[in-house]
Amino acid sequence: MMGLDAMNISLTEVDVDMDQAEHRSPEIVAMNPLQTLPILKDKELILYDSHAITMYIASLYCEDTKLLPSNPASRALIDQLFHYDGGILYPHYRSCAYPILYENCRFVMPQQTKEVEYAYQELETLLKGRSWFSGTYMSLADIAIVATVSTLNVLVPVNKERYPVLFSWMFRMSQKPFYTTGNLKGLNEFTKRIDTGNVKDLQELKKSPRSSVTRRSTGGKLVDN
Ligand SMILES: N[C@@H](CCC(=O)N[C@@H](CS)C(=O)NCC(=O)O)C(=O)O
Repeated sequence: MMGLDAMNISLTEVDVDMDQAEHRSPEIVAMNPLQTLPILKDKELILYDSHAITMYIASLYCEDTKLLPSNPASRALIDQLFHYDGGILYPHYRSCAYPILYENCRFVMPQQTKEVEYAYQELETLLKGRSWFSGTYMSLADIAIVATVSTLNVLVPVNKERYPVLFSWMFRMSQKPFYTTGNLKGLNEFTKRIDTGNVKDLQELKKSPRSSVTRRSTGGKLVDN
């Protein structure tokens, strides 16, 4: 959605309510056996990976050669970052979030936190000496990575002192209009899902907030009722 907004491309969107597990409905599973969003349906073509979807739409309609350069070498650099996002960052999201969302786990486990911190260090290194992951100009690769990092940030906050370059990049990305129109709503919904997870007893939940946002707003203390 951020990619679409950055490219100023509109398509017909269908809202799938993950709170109601609509992404596991037979209709969706028939399109995407992995039961994840987003899914793109374009006539007979069905795609269920955000990177493939973005690249497909951009190849057809994007006229902005900074967001998606046309020369093969620059495109390969974007592909490389897409693979880093999907192959390295995304699995961290899954191993941190799924136990909380689906297995009644209450915290991100220390080993997972360590691995996410390691990934933040890698991102910090990748960004050193450049303004954007793709180099001089912000590209679709920055957009893919900010989708994952802003989500991971809910689970393991990006520390400003430890990762100043990454933090500054995140801040600059968050100022982009497409971040507001394409990311904030989903990010807030995800934060809420992490906060409430599978917990049935809301009193219990108050004692042990899960998301970093809630933990920070309560000063990290357990709420005593
Ligand atoms: N590699 C996929 C991952 C998609 C993905 O995991 N999406 C999340 C939402 S952002 C999801 O659908 N999770 C399923 C769930 O939480 O049950 C992509 O980039 O599109």
